[in-house]
Formats: sequence, C-alpha cells, structure tokens
Amino acid sequence: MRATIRRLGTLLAVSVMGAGLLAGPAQAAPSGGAGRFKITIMSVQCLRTEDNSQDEAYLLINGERVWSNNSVDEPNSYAVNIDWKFDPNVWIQLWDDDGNHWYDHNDLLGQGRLVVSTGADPTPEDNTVFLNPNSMATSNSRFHFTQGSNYYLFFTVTLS
Ligand SMILES: [Ca+2]
Ligand SMILES: [Ca+2]
Ligand SMILES: [Ca+2]
Repeated sequence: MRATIRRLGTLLAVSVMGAGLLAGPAQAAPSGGAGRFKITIMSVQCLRTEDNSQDEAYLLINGERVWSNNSVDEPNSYAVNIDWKFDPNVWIQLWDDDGNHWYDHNDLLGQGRLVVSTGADPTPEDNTVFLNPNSMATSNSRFHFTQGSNYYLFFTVTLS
C-alpha cells in the first residue's frame, strides 16, 4: 500500500514536472486550505543542504504535502508558488526525505507558524510570524530554518 502511494506520488510529480515543461511558469499553482487569508509561498532558498549531497526537500502545510524537489542544491533558489487559505493559523514544515528508514529517518529542517493576531505589537519570535488582520501587515516575510541546514522560505499574505 505504502509503495503504491509512493509510486502514485512519483507519477504525479513526474506529470506535474511534465506539465511545467509544457506550460512554463504560467501553470496554475497548487492551492488548498480554507479561510479568510491566503499565504503564498513563493520560493525556497537553500544556503546549506542537510545531506552531504543534494536534499530531497518537501513542504508540508498544516500537515499536507504540497511541494517537493528531489535535487535541492546549495546555494540555490527554487520557485514554489503555492497558495494556501487559512484562518486563524497555518503551520509550515520543511523536511528532507531520506527514505524514512529506521536507520535514517526523514529530517525536519524547520517549521514556522503564521498566526493572526489583533493584540498590540506581539513580541517577534523565531519562525512565528504574526498577521495583523486589519492592516494585513506581517511581522516577517520569510522563515529561516537552521536545523542541520540553512534554508529561507519566502512568502506573502493576502486576503483570500
Ligand atoms: Ca537527510
Ligand atoms: Ca535526503
Ligand atoms: Ca535522516
């Protein structure tokens, strides 16, 4: 079962890549979620991989796998272009796939949270970004992940 799902995932990934080659950058971005707000993850920048060679990076939004790239190099940037609706919170994880063997689990490279906050000037925290729902201003426009690697994730937030 797991192998079948993985194969389906590979087929999907290959077909998406194929569509990308045919349609170019104008292809429809994957999207999901629900709520008043929308985060757009524009790109992933890798300054240092977790693996000695390339990383097999993938992104989870609220636990759903939304993007992956099996040949992430340092230093390099990769377009993501994922839209995800949310309200009031959304959390994002970046992982490196190592096949998830018992002797080599996949590696969590970092996680960030985006939190709607109407409080007065919440104190900035590492990788907790606050969204003022009145002004739509965010306390940051990127996450910085440094667990055994060095990655930036760039995003914008708009009304959905
Ligand atoms: Ca790894
Ligand atoms: Ca890996
Ligand atoms: Ca590992």
